[in-house]
Amino acid sequence: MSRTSASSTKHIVVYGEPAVGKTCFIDMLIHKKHFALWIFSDGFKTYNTKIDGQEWHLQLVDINSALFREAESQQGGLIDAFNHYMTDSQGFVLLYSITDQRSFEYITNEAYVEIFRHRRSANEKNEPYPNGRQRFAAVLVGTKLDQAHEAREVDKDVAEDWASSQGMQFFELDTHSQGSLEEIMEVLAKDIARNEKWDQEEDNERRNAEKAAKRKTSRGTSWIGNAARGLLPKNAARPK
Ligand SMILES: Nc1nc2c(ncn2[C@@H]2O[C@H](COP(=O)(O)OP(=O)(O)O)[C@@H](O)[C@H]2O)c(=O)[nH]1
Ligand SMILES: [Mg+2]
Repeated sequence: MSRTSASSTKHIVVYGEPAVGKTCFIDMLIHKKHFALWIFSDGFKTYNTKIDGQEWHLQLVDINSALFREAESQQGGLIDAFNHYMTDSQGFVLLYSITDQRSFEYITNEAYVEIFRHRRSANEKNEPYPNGRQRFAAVLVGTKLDQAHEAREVDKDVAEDWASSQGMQFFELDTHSQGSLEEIMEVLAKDIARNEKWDQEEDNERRNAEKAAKRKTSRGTSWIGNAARGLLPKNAARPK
């Protein structure tokens, strides 16, 4: 998987309980019409877009929480693929249905924690991430907005408050229409770019701190070496 800022091919997991509209979400975004069939072995579906002059190839994969739980209890097979996407994907669409309170609770109580649990604690050079885990972009999306009038179970304000408490954007939509799907992808792409910028800045700070520490050490060694060889004037103060 691409993890560098040079590449604009990124991986996005659409994650949620069964029947919340994951398949419809991906198919409406990519094919502009909804189907209701998706098989994990289909692999990625790619959404290509251009944002502020940059090309993005967002590869979407659907993770069904029920399949995930089942795979975890069975070991091997699918679980390796699921773990891989949870660990290395750059973005997540956290999907629930506004007509199903349980699907919202799954996202807020379990799915989000599950993602954190999977994220790496150190980079490729085995250096720990300063805030404990590798960053990821995420948006909270409530589906089936067209059924809000007769069947809403999840309060919009409650969902919005939770999303903002986690620093993510929140949308409600109907996955049978295109609505804000493209805007959601744009939010994710920008969050991914921002995360990579922060990662890069932290990396630079780390390198600078290492260089400064090396300079300090080599100055110390050289003073000791010079003192030992009698090359320093008498009473020369040791540098701080
Ligand atoms: N009314 C309505 N039905 C939806 C919406 N999104 C999905 N569905 C329906 O919900 C069912 C499950 O959708 P699907 O995309 O297969 O869910 P998945 O299991 O999360 O992939 C299907 O019958 C869809 O047509 C929506 O926004 N509005
Ligand atoms: Mg599906």
